Amino acid sequence: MVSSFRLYIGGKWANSRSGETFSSLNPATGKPIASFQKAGEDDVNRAVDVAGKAQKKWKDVPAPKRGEILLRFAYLLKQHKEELAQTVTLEMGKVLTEARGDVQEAIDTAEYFAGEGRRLFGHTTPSELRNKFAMTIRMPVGVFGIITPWNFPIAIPAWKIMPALVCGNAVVFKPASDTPLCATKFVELLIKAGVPSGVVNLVTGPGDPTGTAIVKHKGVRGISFTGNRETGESILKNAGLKKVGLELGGKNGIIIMPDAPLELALDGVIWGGFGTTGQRCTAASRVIVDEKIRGKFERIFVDRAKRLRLGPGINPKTDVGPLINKAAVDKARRYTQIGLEEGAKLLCGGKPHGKAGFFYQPTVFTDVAPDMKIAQEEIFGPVVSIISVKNIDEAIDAMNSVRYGLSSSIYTRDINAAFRAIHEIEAGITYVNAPTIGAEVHLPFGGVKETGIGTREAGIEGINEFSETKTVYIDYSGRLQRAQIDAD
Ligand code: UN1
Repeated sequence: MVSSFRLYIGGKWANSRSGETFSSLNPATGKPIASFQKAGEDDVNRAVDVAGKAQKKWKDVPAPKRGEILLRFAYLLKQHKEELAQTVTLEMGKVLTEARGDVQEAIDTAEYFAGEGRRLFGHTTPSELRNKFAMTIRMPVGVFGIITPWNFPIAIPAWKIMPALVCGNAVVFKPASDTPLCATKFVELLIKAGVPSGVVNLVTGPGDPTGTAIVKHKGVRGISFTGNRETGESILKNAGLKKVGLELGGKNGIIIMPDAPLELALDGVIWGGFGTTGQRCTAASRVIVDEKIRGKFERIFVDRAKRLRLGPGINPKTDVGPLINKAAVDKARRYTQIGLEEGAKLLCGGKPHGKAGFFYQPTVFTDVAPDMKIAQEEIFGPVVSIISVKNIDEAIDAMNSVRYGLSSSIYTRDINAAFRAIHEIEAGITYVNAPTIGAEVHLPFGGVKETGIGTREAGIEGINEFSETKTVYIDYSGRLQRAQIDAD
């Protein structure tokens, strides 16, 4: 018997109306770890209803006080860091050191946005008229639907829920169905931190019906979603006139110039390509390498990829943990087959691994053309494609040849090449001499092209996603002044 968890609506833990449940699995074993309520439309309606009522009071709590609750949450996350990290490894599969990083990212985020409670800056600017004052202030949006992925099951909910709360919104939080336990623990700590009843509501369940019910609900004013493209597109269709923020993944590349410090670049490619088993939106799934150093790079890279130790994330010797579920293994396998059919050359990996759990070998393809499917589509697994180029022009063209534009990187000591990359790569993030992963929470995170719409998350720009701007004019002239018409 696994333990069972409930929805959290209006300050109470509750079963779903239908009584239906689902399980989450340990990806290292494939065995169930706990059971959860499948929230239906009526549960979502209830959650939105109570969130709407609670938000009316919450928005009047002074922002610095809201920030204090976030700071208490950060403190609780610190206290429970190890236990939460173990839960992340158990349910999501990533290695324990990375799971600790996931929690740390949430701590940093909570601290950052707690401080925003004492800022939430608008701006002032002179009016074009005499005796008139002009400024902007921030308003909450209302009830926010927060729909999060499984790959950062603690950090990404924090990226969204922290700014949502400090701006005075209430939230209905639907975590990915693969990681509801992490979400439940996250909400338990929010409650302990003192978030009032109804301000944060947890509804577990699948995209359909649970997610769809949130997205379509008229009482929800904003949606913030991180996940795959197809779901993002369907959210856009269903959301109507809501404020929608979408972050939909990437096909991120690392350029390696002939003058690059090769050992450093290799460390970056291994970490960017196989860290979190390639399951980061920011993962480096393409390596764009100058042909002059390709042979040497390839030899060492493949040798290092082969030596990565695959195993359960809980084992401290493991370098690469499992994929999230069976569908992810099937996807990696399907793309390996596609790569072979497209004429790319498999240098290592290409197979599932072990008898139990969802493991896939670190896989490297070379002779990959920039327009092949394996170089264009997001695989979200440990599959790296090497593209060989003649010069920086070809490298940047290859980098920009995909529909996505999240993260990117260049390894070089040539300042001119670095600045060309900064200016010409179409992506929300460019690293110089560092891999594509590892964004810091006080800087904006997000992408261009089909990676996202509407937003940057984290950092000060994260506040824009969860607030509305109100423009305020105060006329103290005592007479009617008409803008654009009154000239003196
Ligand atoms: C993601 O994969 O969706 O920059 C987020 C990074 C992490 C966040 C990744 N800090 O790799």
